[in-house]
Amino acid sequence: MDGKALQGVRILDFTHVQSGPTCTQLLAWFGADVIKVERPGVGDITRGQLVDVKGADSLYFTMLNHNKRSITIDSKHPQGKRVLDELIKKCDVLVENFAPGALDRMGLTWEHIHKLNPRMIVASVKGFGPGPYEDCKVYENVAQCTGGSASTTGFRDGPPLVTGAQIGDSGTGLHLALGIVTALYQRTRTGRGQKVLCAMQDGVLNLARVKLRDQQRLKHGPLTEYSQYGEGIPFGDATPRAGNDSGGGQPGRILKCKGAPEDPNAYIYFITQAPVWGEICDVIGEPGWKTDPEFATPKARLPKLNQIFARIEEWTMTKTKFEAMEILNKFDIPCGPILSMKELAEDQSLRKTGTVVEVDHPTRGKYLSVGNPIKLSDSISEVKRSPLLGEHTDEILSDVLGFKAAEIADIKNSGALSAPEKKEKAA
Ligand code: CAO
Repeated sequence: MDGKALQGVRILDFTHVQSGPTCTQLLAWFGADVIKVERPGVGDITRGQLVDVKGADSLYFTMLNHNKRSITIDSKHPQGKRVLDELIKKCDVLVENFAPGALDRMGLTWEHIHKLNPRMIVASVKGFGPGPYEDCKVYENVAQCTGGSASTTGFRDGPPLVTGAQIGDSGTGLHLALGIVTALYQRTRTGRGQKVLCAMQDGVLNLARVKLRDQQRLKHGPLTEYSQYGEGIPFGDATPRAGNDSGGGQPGRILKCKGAPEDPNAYIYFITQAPVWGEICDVIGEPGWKTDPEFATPKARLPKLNQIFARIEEWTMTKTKFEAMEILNKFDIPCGPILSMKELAEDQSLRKTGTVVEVDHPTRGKYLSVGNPIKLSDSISEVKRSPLLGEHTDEILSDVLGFKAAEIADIKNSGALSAPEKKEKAA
């Protein structure tokens, strides 16, 4: 192993909540030195949100901020600004996901940053790109709704739905991480930094790309792989919600297994992939469907998907989801059990690969986290606990910025690194 892929890259991490922290956590896992700047006294707001262990940083925070160092700086204090300017000179990338305009209001305009460090890459997550909504604050579900995911998720006869996967926040963080390493690569040729912008709406739309495909297909006729086609329900002028129908040309559904519906996760996703249609017919006990012209071809099957999946479900209901998975996999029939978070947390193979890791934390003790899902064969990736608020303030001031003890004391005394003292209430 040749060390860590991003060793030597230093990130000035101004992110908070989820979208930005996901991005910088990925970079930290790959070995970047991520210095998280937090507001004195408070820190990233998620430290105190959804608290499960009193007095400890929340899982919301710890699971999004591994491998980082924390420094507290009041970015609006003159001495705080001075420290930030010094950090800008020493870092390669500044990452932020403040509300639109907040970075400028701190005085950290692109011009200011670029003057201090022309090599600096300034990477931002915003809710929207330039346009009518560019000034809006945005959270996960807003992005899911405005990026085309919600209108295409759920059942046709129900309201739009948001998904549990955080495609607006974590999805955009992933996009931003790619933008950053791409800009770092370009910098090796040009020597110049640049701005990287990922709008959450754009990130979600990118992930919902197949639904924009379907929008255009609608002009040329019904979407034949959607259940509503087989049900004879006409299509409107926008991509409809398709329940659990498979998004591709290989029809699929979620089917009950033994134990459903009492067990809310006793289900399997079953895909009637055309090349294994014969095997599917044999497994479910309908060998006649292999040659019956009503069922033998994918085209003939499309209007009958409800009937076909009802018959397959008769079979899956006689098996647990794991039994069904084992049988179907012998025939290369694509399928997957619906795994609960409990099952994933207990899954030993995910523990072995480091996708689920146990982390020790000084104030909360041991907890589970999702490790780095991206595996590099020649780069070490380890998961280290998240920092306590301001845990590395002193070492960053001395080791990274080279400040002497007296200088550090001056900055501290100025109040730039600590929360303003609460005034005593008048008696
Ligand atoms: N010292 C001093 N002030 C600080 C500071 C520091 N270290 N860190 C932050 N602040 C200040 C900011 O300067 C800002 O002040 P102004 O409003 O005076 O400019 C203030 O804290 C609040 O920042 P904010 O507006 O970004 O935070 P918010 O909680 O009101 O909004 C959010 C949160 C997420 C809606 C908003 O940041 C946003 O829209 N971000 C972009 C989109 C995004 O990433 N959304 C996903 C969030 S994850 O679900």
